[in-house]
Formats: sequence, structure tokens, C-alpha cells
Amino acid sequence: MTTIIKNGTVVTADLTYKADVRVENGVITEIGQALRGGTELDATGCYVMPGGIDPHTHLEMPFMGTYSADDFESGTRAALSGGTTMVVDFILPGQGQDLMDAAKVWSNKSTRATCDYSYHMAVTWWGEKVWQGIEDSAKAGITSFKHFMAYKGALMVNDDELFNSFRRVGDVGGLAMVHAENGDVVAELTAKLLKEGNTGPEAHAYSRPPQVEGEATNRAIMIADMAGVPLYVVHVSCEDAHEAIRRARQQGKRVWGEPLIQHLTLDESEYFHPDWDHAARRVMSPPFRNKQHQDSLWAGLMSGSLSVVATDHCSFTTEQKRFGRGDFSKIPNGTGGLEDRMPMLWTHGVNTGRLTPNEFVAVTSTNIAKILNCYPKKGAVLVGADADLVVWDPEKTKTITAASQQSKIDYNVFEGHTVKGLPRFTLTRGHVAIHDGEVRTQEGHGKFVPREPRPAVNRALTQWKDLTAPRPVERTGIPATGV
Ligand code: DUC
Ligand code: ZN
Ligand code: ZN
Ligand code: ZN
Repeated sequence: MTTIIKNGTVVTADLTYKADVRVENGVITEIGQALRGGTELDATGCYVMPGGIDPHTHLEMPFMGTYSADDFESGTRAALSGGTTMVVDFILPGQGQDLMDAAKVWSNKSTRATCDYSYHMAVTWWGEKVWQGIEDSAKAGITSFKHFMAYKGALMVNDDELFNSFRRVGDVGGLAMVHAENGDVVAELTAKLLKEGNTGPEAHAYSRPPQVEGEATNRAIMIADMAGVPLYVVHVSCEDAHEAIRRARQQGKRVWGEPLIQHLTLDESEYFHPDWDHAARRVMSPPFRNKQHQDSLWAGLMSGSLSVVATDHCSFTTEQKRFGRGDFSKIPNGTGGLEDRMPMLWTHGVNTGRLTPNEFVAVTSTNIAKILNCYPKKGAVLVGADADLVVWDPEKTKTITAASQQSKIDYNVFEGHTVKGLPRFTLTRGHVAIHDGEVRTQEGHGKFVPREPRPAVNRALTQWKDLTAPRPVERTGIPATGV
């Protein structure tokens, strides 16, 4: 089966040039001029780019007494519809559960995926079994490990657990990841707010101020430095966290930050909307912030101190959000965005002049493919790479509305936003899943993408290097003990 993408402009993270692209049996086999022979897709006026990679999704995840509403079928259909051709979902082992047993549960769920996927493993508790599970996970191609510093009493790990797990992850050549919020402070603030009668969705934001994120981000960076492991900080929402990441990078530490499209384009005023449902639908952690924080995130993307734009896609229906009526702490945390990440970032990033099309490719696809060690199979337009491609029409517009979305939920946090820049075609390993607005996804087409470990590069740069082989100092004149 041969497909030729004709008359487009190839845009990668570093090059822009006119060329046709030949796709055979799911991979790119030729890039050149006036290619012939096969089914042709007309890319006139369009950019041919690596499909997006969303490294942060929660599909069909058990969480806060319910399950996130989008599963691997609807979630990946939404992804492809918006030009994203790979998702990385989080395996969430229960307390005491073997990591690889949890991996089996995820692997059953993801048989329905319509595009390729990989996993991060969450470390939600600590013990002998987890120590072994980290190695087993890495051997199975799951080489990134997420730690929750929040959700006390559920997913949260303490600093001793964080340090032990980080060291183990470093030893297997893995990547440590954190949800960085100070869970102890969040729990105290939540209890205080509820006691004082602050029960509405706006109090969710008050319970998680930027300081809890800035503190935890800095702590995670320092612990990763002492453990000798590279660190990826998910959903960076504020200047306080960004500042810690910027400083670490400037010191030569291997630290990456991931802002979400929601935090880049929506702000805290959403929580003060008079309609309870409107506000509750936007409850997520970390919460939306004010304009100053948004400006900081955009500056980070523009300067390169922040590397990846994701979604944390974790969708709940209005009915599920209503579990928290009368108590904001029971509103399931999470918002959707899989279908809208690429068009929203193009509209607010490229069309405004903040990002070049090449930078757009970098932050939506290539950077994360490199960080997660699946480049150039993914994130590239190169001969031999998977034909995960998006033919992007920069002139195409639409107004986002829940009525026409792929996600299963009954609303969209970007409702009413007009975007300019949308896929004309989306290809997943050669299969044309989105064809000029028509959805032709195939349930079960998606395959697991295993990833190789790599050496813990952080070691070479940190001060910890000097302390790796501590030895006692020979001393004379030791004072006598006692009086
Ligand atoms: N934050 C959310 O809003 N939802 C899922 C998990 C998380 O950390
Ligand atoms: Zn999180
Ligand atoms: Zn998440
Ligand atoms: Zn908008």
C-alpha cells in the first residue's frame, strides 16, 4: 500500500522545504520532488509535519472514586482528529500492587487504541516489589516513572520514597517524572477552606496556590540531583515552577518542563464563573493561573526553558463533576484537550508570532520523542521513520464546540474558541485516519511503542558527582567522649 503526499511543504523541528513524501507499509520510504505511483493526497497549501505526540494522558483511569470518561478508543480518535498520532498514558498501580500487574491492566485497555501509544509507569508506593518492578518495567520498554508529590493518602509519595525511587530509576537508565505540588500543604489548605465554608470550585484554586507548585518543583529538582537522575516536570503551570526549572537547566541539570495547552490559553477567571458547572468542569490540578503566570509559560516555550506542550487529558462528564457539589475536594480533577492541543497552540502560538512553525513541531512532537527516546521512529519526517504525519492546513478554521468533538464528554473547556490551522489529513503509520474532516480511525490499529533505557546523564553534571564514593577521613587527636 503506497501513499504519496503531494505538493506540500515539509516542516520539521529544524527545516522547511517543498517536497513530496512517499509512504509504504506504514513508514516513510522517500522524500523528494514529483514523486509518482500510489494513492495521492493533495497537500497544496499545507505543511507536512510529524504527527503530534501527547506525552500526558489519563484514559479510562480509576481516579477520585470514578473513571476518566475517555477510553483508548475515543481518546485516540480525538487525538488523531486534532493531528496527534501518539499518546503516552500513565499506568497507575494500586497500593501494594505489582507494577507489571498494573501494566497488564493498561495493556488490555489499550488494545482499542486507534493510534500508537506508550506508557509511563507511576510509582505510587514504595517497597521491595516496586524496587524490582522498576527494573522489570524498564526491560518491558516502559522507561519513564511518574511520582505524585500531591494527592495525600492516595497517590502521593514522601521524600524518602521519592529519593529511593529516583535512585533506582537512575540505575536502570530511566527518566524520573513528577507531579509537583506540596501535597501536605494542599491537604491543610483544603481542610481549612472547607471548615471556613469555602466549598465552591473557586476554592480548589485557593487550595493549590503557585507556591505549592514552586516549592515541590524545586524540591524534586534537588532530590533528582542528589539521586543522579534526569527529571521531567509535568503540567508546569506557574512562574514559580518555571523559575526552578530555568535555574536548574542553566546549571546544566537535565530537567525538562511541560506546560499544558489549557494553562497557556485559559486563566483563573474560569473558576469565578457564576455557573457552578462551568467552574467545576475546569477543576484540575494544578489549577488555571493568572495572566502573569501564563506569560511566563509562553516565554518559556519561546526561549526554550520549557520544552513540551501536553494536555493531561483526563476528562469527566458534567455528571461526574457534580460528585463535588457542596465540597470542591470531591470534584474529579481533570480537563480534556487531546483534540484541541495542536489547533489551539497553532492559533495562539504560531498565528500570534510567538512560535515559528518549526518551534511548533519541536514542542508538540520532536522534543518529547527525543526526551522519551523514541526519536526518530516518532517525531520525525525522515526516510525510515513511522509515517505518523499530519498534513496541516494553516487556513482552515473552526469554532470549537462539544457538539462536534470526538471526546465522550458533554462539554469542552475551549467551547467557543475559534482556531485557524487544522489537519487536512492525519496518518497513523500510513493509515489515513482523518481525511479532509472525515474520521476513518480503526479501533485496534494502535501499537505499543517500547522505549530503550539510557544512561543517567545527569550524573556527569551534578555536584553529587564529588560525593559518589564517600570515604571516611583518617584523623588524629580524636577528643575523648564524656567528661
Ligand atoms: N491532575 C488532574 O487534574 N487530573 C489527573 C491527575 C492530575 O494530576
Ligand atoms: Zn498530575
Ligand atoms: Zn496527569
Ligand atoms: Zn482561543
